[in-house]
Amino acid sequence: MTDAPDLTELLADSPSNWGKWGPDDQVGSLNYLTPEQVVAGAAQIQKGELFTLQRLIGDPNGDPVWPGRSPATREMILDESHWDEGGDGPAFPGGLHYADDKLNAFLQGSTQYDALGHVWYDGKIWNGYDARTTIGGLEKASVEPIAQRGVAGRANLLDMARFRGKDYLEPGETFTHEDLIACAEAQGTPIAKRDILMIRTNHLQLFFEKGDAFYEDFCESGLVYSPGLVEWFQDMEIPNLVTDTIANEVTFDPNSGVALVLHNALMRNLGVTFTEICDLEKLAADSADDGRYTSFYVAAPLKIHRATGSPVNPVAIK
Ligand code: UVW
Repeated sequence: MTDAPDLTELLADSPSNWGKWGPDDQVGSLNYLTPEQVVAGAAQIQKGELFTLQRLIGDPNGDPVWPGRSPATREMILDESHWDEGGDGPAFPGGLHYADDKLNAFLQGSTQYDALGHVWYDGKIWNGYDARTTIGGLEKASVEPIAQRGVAGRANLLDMARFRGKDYLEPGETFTHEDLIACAEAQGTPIAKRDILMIRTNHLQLFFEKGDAFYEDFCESGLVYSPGLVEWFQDMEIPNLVTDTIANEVTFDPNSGVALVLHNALMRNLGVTFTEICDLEKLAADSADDGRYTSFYVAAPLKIHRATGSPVNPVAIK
């Protein structure tokens, strides 16, 4: 136990969007992405270049995951060896052979969308649904409604590593919404209302350099909670926070010691969707090159009934 305050106490006066989109809402701030926002997003396309933002599942260099989760494993079920002498390959008329495999994966164990019901405190998830609706699978605010809806809009890439003149941000290194605003202004494209925020830290370079030692005293770099930051997300009607770290925020708040405060202040309370473990490297290099940090962002997680999250391969088009 620590003497960190309860989230109930810490976020007692924090804004909430519960009920704003009706008692049955399950997609939260994605409601800000109206057809007008989709059209505004599509207007960012100038050269027709696509950037896929998913990290490779089964990367020979390792798959970064939240402590306690394991990377996905892919199992070969059928391949040409099954038709070797004495093998069990099925005999189809005409001599068909084929390959099959299956994936054993944490749904939060790769580039992913979090369902809005993925985190909670005080017995309530997004929109005030009872946390007991999570038992055995999310009855409310699972990833399925996000998958059914899809996500598209204007994304603004905030390259915090480059802005700070670094290759990557260090463990525990934090930044605020004021830093995001300053970064966007330095890049020449101020953050607009309803922008999808994509934040590059390149922090996971440390995972690839250090291997298992990355998890010693685990504390990722990222956004840090303040009441002002939550108000700003609320005023700016930010629909989706997309980052290249495992959990989208500094793991332990350096001020309070509380873990994953923004998952609760932004996702549980405001309904902001989180997309995690993205690979923003090629997009960031291209943006530094042509000076254009906005793109048309399109993503849809997999339609998985009652799931807490789902792998996704978002696409940014410039
Ligand atoms: C947790 O919430 C624990 O993890 P994440 O949102 O990074 O999947």
